[in-house]
Amino acid sequence: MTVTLSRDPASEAAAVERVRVAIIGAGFAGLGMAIRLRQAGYEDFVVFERASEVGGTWRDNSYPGAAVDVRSHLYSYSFAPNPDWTQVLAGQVELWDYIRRVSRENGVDDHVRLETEVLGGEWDDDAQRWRLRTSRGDVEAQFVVSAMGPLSNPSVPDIPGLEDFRGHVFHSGRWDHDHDLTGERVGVIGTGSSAAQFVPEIAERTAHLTVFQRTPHWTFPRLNRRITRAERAAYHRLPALQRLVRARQYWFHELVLGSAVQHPVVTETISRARLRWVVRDPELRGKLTPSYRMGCKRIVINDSFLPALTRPDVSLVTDPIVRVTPHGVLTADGTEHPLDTIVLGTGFQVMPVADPLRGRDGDTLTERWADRRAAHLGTTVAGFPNYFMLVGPNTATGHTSILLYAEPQIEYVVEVLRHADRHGIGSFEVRQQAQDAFNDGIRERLRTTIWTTGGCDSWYLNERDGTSVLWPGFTWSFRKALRRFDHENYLMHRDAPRRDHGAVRQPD
Ligand code: N01
Repeated sequence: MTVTLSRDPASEAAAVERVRVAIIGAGFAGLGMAIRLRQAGYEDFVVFERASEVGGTWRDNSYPGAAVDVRSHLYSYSFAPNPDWTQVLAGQVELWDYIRRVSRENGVDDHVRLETEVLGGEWDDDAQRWRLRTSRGDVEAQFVVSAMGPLSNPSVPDIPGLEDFRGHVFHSGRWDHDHDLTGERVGVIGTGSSAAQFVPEIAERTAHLTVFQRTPHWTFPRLNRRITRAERAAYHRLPALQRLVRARQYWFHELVLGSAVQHPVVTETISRARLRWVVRDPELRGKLTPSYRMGCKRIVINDSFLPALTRPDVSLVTDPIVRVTPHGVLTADGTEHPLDTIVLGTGFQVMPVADPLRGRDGDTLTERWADRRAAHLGTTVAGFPNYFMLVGPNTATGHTSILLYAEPQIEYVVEVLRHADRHGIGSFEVRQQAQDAFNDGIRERLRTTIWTTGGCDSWYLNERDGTSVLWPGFTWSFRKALRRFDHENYLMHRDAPRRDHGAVRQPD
């Protein structure tokens, strides 16, 4: 099936494609949005993806050992259960295969524009449309859904001399599979969830591995296991059984891990005991002992990182990095660590926004958020009519599946479209007052979370304006906040100027 895009017969804009909904990003959230649009009967949409394949995080993070640390039956769309997961915590290849398969099976692939980047765009208040410029031409859309992911662009640290390093450098989020690390002296900068997964894998083949740690992370066991063939067969035969397993995993993450993150006394004790058990050398153990509360930063859920650091051919360096030299890394104690390759496990630029887009007043989101990053329900922004963010501010999680936050947002967008159809609405813009009230509430709740009180710096919090990436509560309170479209909080303009965008087919 191909997407039919109506053309404006009256002007030069004959080359301008017109769609009802433009989704930016073909990762888990963007494809989920596309699938639910189709299921709700909407066909007039496109998904712009700058890369050459769909998959988002699970396409880009292909480093050795990459895997999810949320149970797979929960870390999947509620509307597309996968009875075939082979592990409780699936690996990257399996996750990427799942996303591609679900996208294909739900007829979404034909709506995806690969290698098409949204370069710019403005809201046209007269036409009540977004005018988008993409790398493959102009598009006019009534609604824009930004699904770019909170952690999609690698963060390259501003370390002096990095550009003059004569060896090889790459980031964990863009692993260079053509570069063989066998027999090399490799330096890894960063010890977060990504580095903790690939360090044990590459330590098997490097001549020497030097891990540069700025802050020790709390670690916790993965509790992974293979899912047996018999279990998988049972899920095929009895889908209700799989729903039961998902429900159990939901409550485990929600009650056990969610509570543990905010009240970590027991988990800290377990983590310390494990550190004592695995790392016998008191000096190394001291370097690995955090001085802040567990849960303040993202907990590293991992079994093999600590044992890897005890290997004789792996060193943990905690002296601060002064600069990168042409042949290695110089640390504050005056030591130059000679290296052939540097792998940056330095995380991501948090929450990139669709910056090329300009709202009703001509400003970008960065400009609008100069003082404070704020969105209504983490989804809509005053001054940006008909614009939705999936996994926007305050909608990520440190204790469970991100899809439990993305799916209510997706349903919210579908509800807005239905409301538009029912009442002939051309545009919706959240009232500033409603957005402010929502964000004042969030700010109040954030004051007592462990992310604020735990004594650490992390990507969860924006130091400048005190806002957070995470939802300060359990998933059910987020779902409740979005369970219906709160149209009273929106300014609405009637009379969609072009009715031809409104065609809805019967739901599948
Ligand atoms: O990135 P991170 P990540 N000099 O930001 C260090 C998810 N995820 O790619 O802690 C020296 O966590 C930085 O040090 P510090 C998960 O949500 C999930 O590992 O800031 N060091 C830190 O050690 C995760 O949180 C899974 O002091 C520098 C590291 O680099 C998120 O993705 C797997 C530095 C960055 O850690 C990101 O994880 C992987 C500098 N200039 C990822 N700059 C699973 O589901 C940064 N660092 C298992």
